[in-house]
Formats: sequence, C-alpha cells, structure tokens
Amino acid sequence: MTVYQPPGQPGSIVTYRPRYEHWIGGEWRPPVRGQYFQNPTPVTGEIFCEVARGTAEDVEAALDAAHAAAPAWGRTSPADRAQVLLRIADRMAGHLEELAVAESWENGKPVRETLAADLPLAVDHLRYFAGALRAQEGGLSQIDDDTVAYHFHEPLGVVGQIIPWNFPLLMAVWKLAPALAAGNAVVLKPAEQTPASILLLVDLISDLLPPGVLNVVSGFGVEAGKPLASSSRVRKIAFTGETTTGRLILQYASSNLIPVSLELGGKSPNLFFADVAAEQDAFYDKALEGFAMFALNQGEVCTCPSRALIQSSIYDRFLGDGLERVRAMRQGNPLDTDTQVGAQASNDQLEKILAYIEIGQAEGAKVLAGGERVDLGGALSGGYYVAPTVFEGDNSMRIFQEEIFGPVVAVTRFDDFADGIEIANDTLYGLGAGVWSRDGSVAYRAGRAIQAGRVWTNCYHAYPAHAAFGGYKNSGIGRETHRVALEHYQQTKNLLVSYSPQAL
Ligand code: TXE
Repeated sequence: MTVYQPPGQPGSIVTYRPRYEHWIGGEWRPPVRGQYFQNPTPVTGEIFCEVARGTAEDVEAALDAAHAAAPAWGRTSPADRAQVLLRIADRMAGHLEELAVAESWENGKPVRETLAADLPLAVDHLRYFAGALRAQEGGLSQIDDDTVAYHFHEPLGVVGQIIPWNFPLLMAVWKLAPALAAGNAVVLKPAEQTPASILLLVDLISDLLPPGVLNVVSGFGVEAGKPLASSSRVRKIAFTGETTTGRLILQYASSNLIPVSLELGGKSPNLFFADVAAEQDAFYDKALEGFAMFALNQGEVCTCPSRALIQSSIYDRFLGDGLERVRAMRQGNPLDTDTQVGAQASNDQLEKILAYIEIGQAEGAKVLAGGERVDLGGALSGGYYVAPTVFEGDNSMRIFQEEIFGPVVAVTRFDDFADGIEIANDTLYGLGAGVWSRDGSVAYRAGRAIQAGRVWTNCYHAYPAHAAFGGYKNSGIGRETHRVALEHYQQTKNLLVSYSPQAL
C-alpha cells in the first residue's frame, strides 16, 4: 500500500503551478480579459490552483497560432509525425506516476486506476496512432486502361476539440493522438472542472511539438467552448460530453458545414443470462466483478453499466452475491493505492447524484446498498464522496432512463432472451452494453441485437486503442480509438489522371 502526498505538500511527486495561463503558440499567454477561475480538488474540496478563464478573444489568438502552424505540420512526413507521437508517449511513460497522481488529485479518481489504466492507456493510444499512421496507405482505382484515380489522405487543417472531466488526460489523448497524427493543428478546450492536469502535461511535453500545433484554451462552456465550436476557422469539431450539449455543438457547427464527432451520454445495460450461475467458478466470479463495475471511476464513465438486467431464474442469488461485492468495496482517499472508489469530480456532480438518489426513492425504487453521501473524516470531509448505490426497480423509472453519472446501478429482471433484449434497447442511448453468458450463441446473438456501439461480451470496461468506440442513437456520431478515428481527421484528395495521349 502506498499513500501519495497531495501536490504542494512535502514529499509529493507532483508540483502544480499556482496559476495556469492559456497555452498558445508554444508559450503561456495570459487571458485577454485578465480573468482566472479557481480550481478545487474533489479529494478535499480545497483550491489548489487558478486557471485562465478563456473567452472568444483567447480562442481567436489560439486559432491564429494554429493556422500559422498547420501548413508546415501538415507537410511533415508520416514518419516524422509518428516519431513525435512516440516521443510524447515515451515522455508520458517516463512520468507516469507523477501524471497519475496529478490526475487523481484533480479528478478524485483512485490512483490505482490512473496508474494501471488512464495513463498506460493514454501512452498506448499515442503509440497505436503512430503505428496506424505509418501503416495507412492511400488508394488507387483503375478507371480504364489510361486513366487512374489516386486517393490521398490530407489533413483537415485546424480542428477544435472540447473534452470532459471524467478522464481528463485520457480524453485529451484520445482526441489529440489521431488529430496530430493526421497532420492537423489543434485548439483544445479542457473541461472547467479539470483543466490543470492537461496543462501539467503540456508543460511536460512542450518541447516536443512545433509552436502552435497544440493550443489549449481553458474556460467555461459558453464562454470558451462555444466560440471554438462556432468558429468558421475550424475544419472540424470533436466533442465529448452531455447529449444536450452535443446538440448545441451540432447547431454551432452547422452554419460552417464542418464535420462533427460527438461522444455523448449513455445508460448502458449489463445483461446476465441464467447460465452465468450454472457453477460457482471463476466465470461466475468474473460476472460478479462485471456487475460491480458500475462503481468504476465513481460511475463517471459514459459507458457505466448503470442498468443491470438479471435473468429471473438467478435473480435473487446473483443479486445477493453482487451486493456482497458492492459492500466490500474500499472507498477512501484517492491517493491511497488501496482505494477502489474515490471522489466524484465536482460538487455539482455530487449534488446531481444525490438528487437522482432522491428521485429514485420517490419513484418507488428500493435502495439495496449505499444511497448517501460519505464523510471520510479529517481533511477528506470536504471531498465529494458518494457510497456505491444499488437500486432495484423498473426500466420505466427515471433512474433507469436518465444518465446519472455516479456510482449508482439500477437493477431489474428479465424473463427470456427476447425480454432481455427488449429492456436493454428500451433507452434513448446506445453507447455501451455488457452481455454475460457461457453459451457462445446466446452471447453472440445478444451482442448483435443490442443497439449499442460497443458490446462487451463476458468482460466490461476494456478500452484498447485498436477497438472502435462510439455511440448508436443519442450517444453520438463517429468513432474514437481504432484507426478509423484517423480518417475522422482527414479529407480524401482524389487525383483523377488521364495518361492517354489521345484527344478527349
Ligand atoms: O457536461 P457538458 P457537464 C454528462 C454526465 C454529466 C453531465 C453534465 O451525465 O453529469 O453530462 O456534465 C463544454 N459550447 N457527461 O455539464 O456541459 C464544457 O465546458 C461548447 C457525459 O460537465 O457537456 C466541457 O468542456 N462547449 C460525458 C464539455 O463541454 C460547451 C462526460 C462537457 O461539458 C458548452 C461529461 C457549449 N455551449 C459529462 N457547454 C461523457 N459522454 O463521457 C459546455 N461545454
């Protein structure tokens, strides 16, 4: 067991600057209007730095820098750009522990996860896109004996990226890696709840990218995000966040006719078929672990398995064993490597979750575990902790239909295959899903029948770089991770060439 010291305290491996400006054109630039906002840690609620409060003027300055840098960056060879991505990956890997602690401090997530998942995944993501770029080929179509159509991948130019607070570093890298690999210059806006770990990363890698290729403008959604998404100077906007905000982003972008990729909310079903409980073996154990994964990252995951659907014949037994797992979870100081459940990312999110717990109870759902805020005592008393919560109810309830984004699972039963699929698909969302069965045919057919972009089968919450990730229905447009994401940041140039000496 290791308990890391909070940044700023003696013995800490992380030093945050007390104040962060915007990162524009390869240098720190104060906000044009001179305003800053305070950034608290969810671990204790205390303010640990202040950050530039960006406005349209700062976005314009960042776009100037990006436009100045884009042409030269876009002309670098794939080998050179891949090399830059690999150097960033190596630098991050060399500072993995420091970045992991920084991320936990800013977001409230347990350091065991940032050490084992967030940071290693981010590093691998950069390496994957370095490789994907090198392996990417253009195309050639033979139109007739003397005519050839060549297809080239070209960068879009300058792109805008707006990211959320639940995986600040990983979400930044998910978006930056394909965009930079493809040869674009980027203006990125972090979430106002978690700007600092990204700026700490920028500090770390500032010498690895030409000035202006990566620009970070911090600030709030309407003040800084809207001018970026509405700008006629970006050739694409990529967004991760709430579905209602995603609709606004589409509207902003529509007048400029630019492509938009959206990774939005979810209400993912996790289906446990009866044969899961045929034996009390390692598979059963794995399925119970899959049930308990609703609390991973404090439930602040767009694919949180927030609806558990258990087949009636095993309902009582499976749920009973699942509840034991939930009660055994260790909630505590996110900087302690023994901690499994940490703090919610912000006070707003804490209040939203507590409000949904009340809504569930008012709807008649039964609380089987948790259902309250947790006071961890001492300095952690000011932190934003919610006990992992299990509700039993009906799929028509709001807690089954609306994204809570907390460590809350709503459980119900299904009778047979058709019933299970019907309940699973009875949602506006379609991002993730889980299917658990020992029968390959059942698992395969269920996976194909569920309307979601990612169906984990006999596993959950795995995010390898080479599997495509994105939503059906109201959960989004486009895909992230996987080489397909590279194409979202490119446009196709077709050169149609006649080699014929004949007159037309
Ligand atoms: O999201 P927003 P919030 C869900 C989750 C959560 C809820 C609210 O249910 O409880 O959304 O979180 C920027 N123009 N998800 O309010 O507002 C904002 O500054 C341009 C799901 O934080 O969507 C931030 O950088 N930008 C999710 C980003 O959008 C705007 C992850 C996300 O903020 C903007 C996060 C505007 N008008 C929340 N308004 C997921 N899918 O993973 C806000 N922003």
